[in-house]
Amino acid sequence: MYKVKVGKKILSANEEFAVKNRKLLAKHKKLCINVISSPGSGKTTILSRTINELKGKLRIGVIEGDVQTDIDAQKIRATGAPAVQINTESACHLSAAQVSNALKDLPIGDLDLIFIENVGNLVCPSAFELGENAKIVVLSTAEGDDKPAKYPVIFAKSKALLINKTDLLKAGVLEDFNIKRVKSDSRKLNKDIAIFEISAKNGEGMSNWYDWLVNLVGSIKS
Ligand SMILES: Nc1nc2c(ncn2[C@@H]2O[C@H](COP(=O)(O)OP(=O)(O)OP(=O)(O)O)[C@@H](O)[C@H]2O)c(=O)[nH]1
Ligand SMILES: [Mg+2]
Ligand SMILES: [Zn+2]
Repeated sequence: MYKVKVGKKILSANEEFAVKNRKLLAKHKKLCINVISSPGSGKTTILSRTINELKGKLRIGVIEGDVQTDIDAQKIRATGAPAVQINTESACHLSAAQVSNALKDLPIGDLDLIFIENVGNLVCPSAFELGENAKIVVLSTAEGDDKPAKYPVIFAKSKALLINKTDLLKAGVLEDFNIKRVKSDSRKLNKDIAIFEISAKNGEGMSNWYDWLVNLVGSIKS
């Protein structure tokens, strides 16, 4: 006869690694942010610009998740920041076990902040905890203003929303993108979400995002 144990929460393999990552980051008092968006919204461009413009203020390392290639890790390394590339082969999200391995290859002690650039996908990365302190979601204007309504989970779970490629709105090539709708749909899902309107291409609107990041790093250290 089998005895069934009750009362003990059984963690999935992913959750176990997420707990391990969270403990490691807490021990070192490092902020870790999981960056999620669809392909091409501008994650790597945002991270590269952020690293360059916060030089001397924040020491940043990056874990890059992609199905194939180390193109994004190379772009991050070109800024002088350390980057570890994970290739998921066919998987469309990063797992906490992969992040656990990648953390071993980053000089954590020398960093203030670790970004994880997840695989470009608005759906399943939101279901896999990696041990991060916060998720952020990037939506670029060219993707359309209905994305918070159509992919609500990641907007509900994120601490911040970066609306990127606002230069395209100013160029007048996306008349039907209603930024007010994006903001109100996101706030309906998540009343506390911080929203930044940015262009990673020309740097417009990025200073509020930098202040927010510097504050968040400070809150982890204190
Ligand atoms: N016009 C404009 N183009 C941008 C902006 N940010 C990024 N791009 C361009 O958008 C394209 C994709 O940018 P990436 O930074 O590679 O996007 P990503 O989200 O990292 O893409 P994946 O890693 O493939 O998911 C590149 O050609 C960038 O130059 C922006 O603010 N405005
Ligand atoms: Mg990228
Ligand atoms: Zn997936």
